[in-house]
Amino acid sequence: MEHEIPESLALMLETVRRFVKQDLEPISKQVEDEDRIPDNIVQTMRDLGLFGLSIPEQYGGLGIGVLGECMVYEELSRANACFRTRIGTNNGIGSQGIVIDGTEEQKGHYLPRLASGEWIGVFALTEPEAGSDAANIQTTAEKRGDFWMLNGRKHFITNGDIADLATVFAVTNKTEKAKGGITAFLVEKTFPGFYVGAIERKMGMRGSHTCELLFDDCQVPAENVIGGLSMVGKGFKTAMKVLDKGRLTMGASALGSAQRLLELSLDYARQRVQFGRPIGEFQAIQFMLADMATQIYAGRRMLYHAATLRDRKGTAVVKEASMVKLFCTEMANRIADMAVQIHGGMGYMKDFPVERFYRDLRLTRIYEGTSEIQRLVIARELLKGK
Ligand code: COS
Repeated sequence: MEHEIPESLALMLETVRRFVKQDLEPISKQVEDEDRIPDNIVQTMRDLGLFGLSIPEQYGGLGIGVLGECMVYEELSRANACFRTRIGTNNGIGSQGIVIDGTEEQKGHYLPRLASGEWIGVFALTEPEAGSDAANIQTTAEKRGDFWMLNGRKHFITNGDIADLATVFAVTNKTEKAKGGITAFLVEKTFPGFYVGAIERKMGMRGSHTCELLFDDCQVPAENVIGGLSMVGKGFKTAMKVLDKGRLTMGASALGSAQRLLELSLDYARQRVQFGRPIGEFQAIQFMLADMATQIYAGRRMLYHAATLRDRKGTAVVKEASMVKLFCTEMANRIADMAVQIHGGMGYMKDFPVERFYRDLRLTRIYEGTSEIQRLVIARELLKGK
């Protein structure tokens, strides 16, 4: 299957490439050191429409499709992974619950705010006792008149510290759990009982924060159940559908960083002289470069194929999405390791971006579903005959 790039997307990619080269690459180290993205950069992201890439045009987004979104993420992830993460929740896990299962009123009310970047949307599923075992969440929601009362604690919530709207998953029937007892709620930061906890200290991904979100008798209006009354108890499936799409875009982000690491390694192999010759003339280095390029080629074909399939079908591509996330993130981590090796001592130094990519990429094998969960999903689909 060939992927076709419409002219509008080609133009968008050209603009993003220029933005990455001129504005993002030069400040990538500054962002790492200061652990924050400058406001003017966030404003340019808004102006370019990047917060609404995946949100349908009728709700103020660009609606460029999953393939287009993946291509944009590849470009942004060449500079510093946190740039993609900043817009990633609005386009992905922080908005897709509404896009996929929301009511018309919810779409009309929330999506334009998320698409413009005026509001930041986040996804609150993970809890201290429920990571891979997402069905084991303990946060509860009890119906009290016209409100649901939420109580519980979420952690590792990307963009949680700047969230305006959270898609929160809570147990509404303790015996049913994933089979009809989990409900998805749209919780605004101004709702009474919504608290932002401490920012977590991480190995990498500086410039992108994760934190706890706490719900203490948090009052959520009844109409804020994603999909309305008929969707009470069906939130686990909403979460799974949102994650399916996220797994493709995660693959794209890892791929973009891997591509940059290959380019940095090629530059270094050409100019670094040892034993009287550029190290690129040594077979040991050439083999690593060849392996890097080959794996990137395989990952990119796989990603574009699965993303095109999803755009054409308009529905989830469960097995393929997990395959893309598994392959591209594992591959990018191998490439980061080879890039450090090619750069030798310089690859271990903070003055060089390779070290940062190495740390940042480590997370891609964990978040939005670990590599082990991807294998589990793939195997289950295979055994179902899909
Ligand atoms: N799309 C739609 N529905 C899905 C689905 C999908 N991709 N995956 C599962 N479901 C449905 C199942 O069909 C089942 O519905 P029925 O009761 O009608 O049969 C229901 O959801 C429960 O599914 P299942 O029995 O498979 O649930 P498990 O508890 O076994 O969990 C995994 C499944 C492990 C796949 C799930 O917990 C998971 O994805 N975990 C990782 C979570 C994650 O990625 N966290 C990252 C942090 S959030 S950014």
